[in-house]
Amino acid sequence: MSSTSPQPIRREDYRVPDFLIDEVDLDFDLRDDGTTVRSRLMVRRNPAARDGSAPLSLDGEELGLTSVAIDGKPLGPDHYRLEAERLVIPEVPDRFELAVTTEIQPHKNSALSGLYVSGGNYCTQCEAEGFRRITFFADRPDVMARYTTRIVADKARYPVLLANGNPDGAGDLPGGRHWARWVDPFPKPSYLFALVAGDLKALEDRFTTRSGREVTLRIFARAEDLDKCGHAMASLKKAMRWDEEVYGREYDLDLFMIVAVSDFNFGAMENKGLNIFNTKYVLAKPETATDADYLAIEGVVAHEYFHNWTGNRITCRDWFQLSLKEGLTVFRDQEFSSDMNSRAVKRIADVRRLRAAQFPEDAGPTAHPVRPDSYIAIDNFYTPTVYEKGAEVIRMMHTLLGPEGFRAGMDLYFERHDGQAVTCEDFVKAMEDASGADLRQFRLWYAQAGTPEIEVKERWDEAAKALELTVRQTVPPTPGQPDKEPMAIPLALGLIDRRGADLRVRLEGENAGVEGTRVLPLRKAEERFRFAGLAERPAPSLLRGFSAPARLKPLGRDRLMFLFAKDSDPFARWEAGQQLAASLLTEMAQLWRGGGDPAFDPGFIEAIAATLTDGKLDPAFRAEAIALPSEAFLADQMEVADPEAIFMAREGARRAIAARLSPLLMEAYEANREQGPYRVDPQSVGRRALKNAVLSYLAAPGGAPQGLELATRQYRTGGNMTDVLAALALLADRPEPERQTAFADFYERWRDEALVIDKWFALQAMSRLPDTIERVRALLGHPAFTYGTPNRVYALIANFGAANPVRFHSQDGSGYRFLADQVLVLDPRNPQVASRIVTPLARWRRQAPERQELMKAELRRILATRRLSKHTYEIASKGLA
Ligand code: B3K
Ligand code: ZN
Repeated sequence: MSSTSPQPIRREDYRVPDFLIDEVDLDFDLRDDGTTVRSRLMVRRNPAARDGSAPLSLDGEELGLTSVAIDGKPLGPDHYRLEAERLVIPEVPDRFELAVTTEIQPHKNSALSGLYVSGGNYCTQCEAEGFRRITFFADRPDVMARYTTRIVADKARYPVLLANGNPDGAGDLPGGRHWARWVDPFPKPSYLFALVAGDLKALEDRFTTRSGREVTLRIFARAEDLDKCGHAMASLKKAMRWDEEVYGREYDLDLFMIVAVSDFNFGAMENKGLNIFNTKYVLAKPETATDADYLAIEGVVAHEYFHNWTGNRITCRDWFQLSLKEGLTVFRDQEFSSDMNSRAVKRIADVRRLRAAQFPEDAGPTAHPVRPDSYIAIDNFYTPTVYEKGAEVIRMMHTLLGPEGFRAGMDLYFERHDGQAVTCEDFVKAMEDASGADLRQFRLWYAQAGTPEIEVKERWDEAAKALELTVRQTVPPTPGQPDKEPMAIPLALGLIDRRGADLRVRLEGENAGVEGTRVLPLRKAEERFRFAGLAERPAPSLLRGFSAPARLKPLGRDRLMFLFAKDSDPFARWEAGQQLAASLLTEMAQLWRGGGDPAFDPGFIEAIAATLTDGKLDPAFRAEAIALPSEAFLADQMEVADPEAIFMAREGARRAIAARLSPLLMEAYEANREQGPYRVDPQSVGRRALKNAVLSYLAAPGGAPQGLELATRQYRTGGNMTDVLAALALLADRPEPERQTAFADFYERWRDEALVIDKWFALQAMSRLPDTIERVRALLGHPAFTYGTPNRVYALIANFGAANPVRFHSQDGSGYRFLADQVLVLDPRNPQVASRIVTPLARWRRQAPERQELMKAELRRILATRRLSKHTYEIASKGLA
């Protein structure tokens, strides 16, 4: 592959653009046989460019070039060069108008990047590098321009014509066609360009900003989906209000639009004034969407809206800075959702997600820093590290600076950089300058990959009544980074007495100390803290609220049991339960692998019973606290992870809990049954979560005798998708005929609701039954399966690879082979989707040697394929390195 392998782009090679583009005027003629794009760009040499005589070089992919003109004069072919992915014009004036006409084929665009057709409607996706598939352009985020867009299309078939900004005229044309013009007054990078043309209906509302500006809000969807847009609209209005109240940020155009499309690679896109969303994150009604869907919609709508300030008005200088907008905006949406719902439960969910997806990434061959140093395909870097770990980095600054210091930093960031394309360094500098904090060492969080490990040793000095903690940190080596330096880590801790009450945390030599949780700043590889003024030996409660994305070396089981029962900090209490369960389950897995039939610790089952029945805890929290850690989390805790042993241990524990606690579980099930109409407020969501958590024990295979009957009844009588799907998920793992009946019924009932049918595919892909792979293979031939809709591919194929460890890691390698086959089918069609699917094959590091070999063999097979996309090449080749 050597000479033809795709080459990496390096952060250190960044150079300012040779040319700037101030104005972009686009004209789209949308026809069935293709689209003509006429672009007029106002271009000038960048005074800051290194080379004052550099040729104009524009990006372009899969474009049919019809004409090029400078200042109105057509250029002959000897005045420009058309290279593989660029248009080069050697001689240009210092300031000029460039007019370029191109032909593109949106109907044939299966990569869903650039302008494409979904469900008969035109839409765009330009981040990160899709705009170059529409017209020739300096397709990099540090070239910010003002855009005007005119669209022409058939009026009957495409009555709605949308682009960024504010509307600026529309009218009819001969031949049943019409036009609309849009003007976006804010300079933006090309990745935020958007266009939509289609037969859509809108849900409309209004929002008055706090300074009194009237904003029209419109959510566009197919007519039959309009009844499912209300929750997204309510979420949008809450997000707009919240950004004003918490950050003082107002919306800036007269119109804010969201368009829901069903074929979309990602979740949603924050295009200026015209967000384009995967239907999955817009459409909801109680019969079709689960509580989790409702919460996800609220979070994603808010996320994209928040990008207007953190991403759009202030954008990234280059794609290495992606976390500048993504980490920050994830942090903002997490905080928004915490304020709208239960803070503790939201934090638990976010940490679960971080540990399920980001920790394994950080420990594997595709580990990279929050600000990567190189990439082959930038689309591969929309990762849990850039997003979720990036959000943790922002959260740590919030913790270190305090809410006022952080807000001052944000204000300064907006003041300094509005309208600019900047770096992560600029963000940290604003935080530093506004708060006076020294974040020099803290910057390592952007540069060093790998999850820090923290070990805490305790010593109780009975004579002095003092507790001494020795804290050691190490950062493991990652690809390209063998040696690491110690990080600046905020370690939040509390000291609790035997009744669970928080003691004053006073360091020796201090007068007052701190009541409750205290943040200790770790800086060195080893540090010692001595706490004085203690009447009795307290139990430290460490890393409260998950104050840093680190692995804390597990404490002893007695201590964990105590914290699980008593810790006043809800997150730490939940965490103690998870760590304890993980320690018990991984030990059971090891015994199982050695041929034993280990039992689950009855003491822990009692602790679960106590939590379940503790009326002082809210139901949502109880649901989280009684849930066993996922197989992925357990695998991540083990040196060598045997997916089958983990599965057997976890199933054994579920059966043991059902056997010992079934009366209590039944009681909780009955007590939390739905009363009255379905509502999505935190209390109702919490009660359903607890009821379904309890049912998952009762109806586990080999669980309570009445389990199957309960799940079947809930499936049949459930009044909302949350309950119906929870029951169906349990039936998916049961070998009895009830399973088949329910799945057949579900399909018939929901065959016209694509998002619901995705759930149907997903549950079958995640079934732990031994013959799942055969069923998944058969489902590829189901009339409702299509490779063209990413949601469907993710539901059936990605879930099998990423969310069904025991079946994916089948001893005979059939799971690996299946996934590789699917990658090769998808790669020519949609490289972004293919490279997402390949990732589980690169996670071989914690598997036993035989499995490693099988996984690597599939990666090699993929790499040996001709014309592999750079996307898939990058993940597969890193997976083998
Ligand atoms: N910014 C988009 C991501 C687009 C992904 C392109 N491969 C969604 C978001 O994070 O808001
Ligand atoms: Zn984002």
